[in-house]
Amino acid sequence: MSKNHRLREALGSDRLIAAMAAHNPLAARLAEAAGFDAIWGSGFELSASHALPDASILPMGTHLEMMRAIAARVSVPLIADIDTGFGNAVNVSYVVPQYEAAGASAVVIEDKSFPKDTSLRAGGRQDLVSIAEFCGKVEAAVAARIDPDFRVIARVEALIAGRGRAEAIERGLAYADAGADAILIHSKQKTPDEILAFVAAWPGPVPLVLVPTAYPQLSEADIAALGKVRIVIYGNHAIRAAVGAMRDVFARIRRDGGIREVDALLPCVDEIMRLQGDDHLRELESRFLR
Ligand code: SPV
Ligand code: MG
Repeated sequence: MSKNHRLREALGSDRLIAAMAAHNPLAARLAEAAGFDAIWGSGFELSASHALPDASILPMGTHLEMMRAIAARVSVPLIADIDTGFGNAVNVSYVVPQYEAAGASAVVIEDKSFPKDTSLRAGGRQDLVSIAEFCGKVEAAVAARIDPDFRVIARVEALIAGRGRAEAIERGLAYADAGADAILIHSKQKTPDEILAFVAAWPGPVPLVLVPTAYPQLSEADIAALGKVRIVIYGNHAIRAAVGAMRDVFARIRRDGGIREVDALLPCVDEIMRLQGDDHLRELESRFLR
């Protein structure tokens, strides 16, 4: 079964799958090895890995090529975060086939205006495009896909923008009507109340996707019990893990004046080589090098 088909089946099933953010293929492979069902091609993580804000600063090509590199190195589906679609509905028509050709199994496109500001930033600039304009973008994305199993997920930012539940529901329904295969509903409230109220009110023409970064109390069991959510995305835990680990190790080496103490604490070089696919290279060497 293709990755696209697997993701489509998961969205159409009654179970919850978990996607872990990745900003490079190594992180994606670690996520797959840990048992995640899918990879989230996070714009936030990739921007952060370039030490840049997640505010439409990175060029599309940088994100697209990272998605291609990730998809080539994992066997689970990749859900690509294409922000606002890098322009208007016409741009979306050109963007979506490129992400599909790069190996993504889905795109998530959000209803903010371009250039976007990152959703979880306190006091961020959260301007939304009109419902009509965004429906045009969703329709363009759906019309542009080549494989019918490729998923188009519309992301509602009405709660992030402080517009309230009624508008969030109105937007979600309009986007589902425009052909979105699922609705990602995002919230930055520190408790799950806002999201729980949205999920309870959601009439359910298509399934939901949650990103519980701001309300980590909500477990997968809690989300599965809601019945309407099919994907939980862990939006930035790879980059946060990397930052924490690097910062600690770098500080320790400065403190210790060398690497002797830290060496035993780190994954050994052989393990990194295994993650690089060294076994495959050796096999090729023994078969083909004369
Ligand atoms: C991302 O990971 O890039 C996201 C999720 O879009 S968030 O950063 O929470 O907006
Ligand atoms: Mg993003």
